[in-house]
Amino acid sequence: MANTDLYMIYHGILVPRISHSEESLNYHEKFTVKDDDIFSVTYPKSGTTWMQEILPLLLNGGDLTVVQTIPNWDRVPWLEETRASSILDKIPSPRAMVSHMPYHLMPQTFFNSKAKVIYVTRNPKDVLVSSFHFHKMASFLDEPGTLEEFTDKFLAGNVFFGKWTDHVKSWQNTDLGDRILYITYEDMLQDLRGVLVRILTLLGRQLSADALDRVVDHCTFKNMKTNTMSNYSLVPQNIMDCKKSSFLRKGIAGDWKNHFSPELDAKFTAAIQEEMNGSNISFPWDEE
Ligand code: PPS
Repeated sequence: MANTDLYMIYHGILVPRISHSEESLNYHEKFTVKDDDIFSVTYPKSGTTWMQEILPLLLNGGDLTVVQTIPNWDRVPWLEETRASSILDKIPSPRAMVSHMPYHLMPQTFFNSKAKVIYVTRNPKDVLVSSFHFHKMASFLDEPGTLEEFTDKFLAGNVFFGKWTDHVKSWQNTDLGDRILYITYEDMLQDLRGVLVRILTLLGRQLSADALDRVVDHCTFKNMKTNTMSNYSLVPQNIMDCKKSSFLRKGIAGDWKNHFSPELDAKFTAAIQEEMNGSNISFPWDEE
């Protein structure tokens, strides 16, 4: 059962009350999407904060000022969250936003627009581990229990933004054509520069080699971890307790191997496979 003190239920999915309200969800639904808007869409813990660092830099020619002076949640806001309405009117176009919404819950005007989307996917085993630690440090999410207990909730979609499989399937089956770019967190770890070039191509933009080098360097885990505008250290400890776990925790692929027992791995893999059956979607990590 969902803890309704902590979560609202929006079209069947849990959203944290701390950052969502009837008004914010209404604002999201009625939002007028512009043709030059850019969305980075993620299931939570898949690379949202990373994209909040990358997008402003790619849009402003690699000038670090914005990411060094404005917190990530205000420079690239979540469209569905409470802060969006006070920020989005003031952001110059092209506006970059993030969203954790599944495809069918995007605002109506999104579907008739030319807005671009970068959909970032991450190995769900690492998403689970990252989310497990996040639930321990964030007082606005419910206690995760043991990793095994948390896995049951995750697989049942009894976590914020529902089932990972539903989210991924919704965004892999769209009518967006070349308006959407699919990238993985693992691609970003392996070849960030290459991914940035793909994003620039989607956006029809260019950056000098020097500027690109600067962005790549600034967006490494090590450098983002010390950026107070991106590492959530501005959030009071009673809301996010960095002593329990850092927000920018490990930033690697495969940390699940340090957490999963063989039994948990078998159960998780079988459950995800069953949900993805018949979807024609495959990921590099499926073979691991
Ligand atoms: S949230 O709560 O949905 O906004 O979280 P999100 O930002 O999507 O995901 C957090 C995880 O992304 C990792 N992260 C990075 N990894 C590598 N390099 C960079 N630059 C980077 N920035 C964020 C962050 O550390 C979380 O993963 P874990 O595995 O917990 O470390």
